[in-house]
Amino acid sequence: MSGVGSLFAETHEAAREEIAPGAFVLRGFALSMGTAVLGALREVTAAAPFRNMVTPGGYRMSVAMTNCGALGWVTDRNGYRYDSVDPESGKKWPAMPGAFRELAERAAAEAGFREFRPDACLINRYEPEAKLSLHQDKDERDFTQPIVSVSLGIPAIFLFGGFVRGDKTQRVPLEHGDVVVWGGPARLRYHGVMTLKEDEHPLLGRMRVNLTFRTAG
Ligand code: MD3
Ligand code: FE
Repeated sequence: MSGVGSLFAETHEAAREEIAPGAFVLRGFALSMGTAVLGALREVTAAAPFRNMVTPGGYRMSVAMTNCGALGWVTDRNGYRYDSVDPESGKKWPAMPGAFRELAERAAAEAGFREFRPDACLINRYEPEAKLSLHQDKDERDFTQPIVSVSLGIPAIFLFGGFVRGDKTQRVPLEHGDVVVWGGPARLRYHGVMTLKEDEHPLLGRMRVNLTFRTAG
């Protein structure tokens, strides 16, 4: 291959790292859309503010959450579910912004999922000391559809496990702008986020925000 062509191919290749079968890390993929995504995030969270939900076991989650799109993930004393209505306001969740949908669909395509049409976007907000315990995402109907996650703000260490809770985990550092596509054989693996360290991001301050796009219904 000629000089410029091979340089491009290498750059492109380096940007997509398969950390396990079906799990693709796209470093910095969200940066090109950064301001559109952050603007849309502000609009969504003004309409549906972050809140700390309660688990079925009665624990208040350290991660604050909200949603946009046709369906939103909620937890309370009755269990986990997807619901079209925000229980705090009694209104539908805000629509999924075009910039969100485009980012998620482009990232999925980059990982080989060309038909990804997310109907739910769960938005997680972590402040230093917040964490997310190991869990599986299995409240969605169709596990052939991937999940796309977008990391914004201060860095975190993501824990990527196996198919049973006790399996060994690998640590994946995720920074502002990184996008991960979890599909195929990675879709039902256990995962979580380690306790966030104190830090500050120039655009988001002392927080990490993660967008997870799903086809839930
Ligand atoms: C691996 N969120 O909201 S995103 C979640 O950073 C969640 O806020 C984390 O886990 C966060 O459920 C991690 C990455 C992620 C999402 C779904 C997965 C990784 C996954 C599904 C299967 C395997
Ligand atoms: Fe999850």
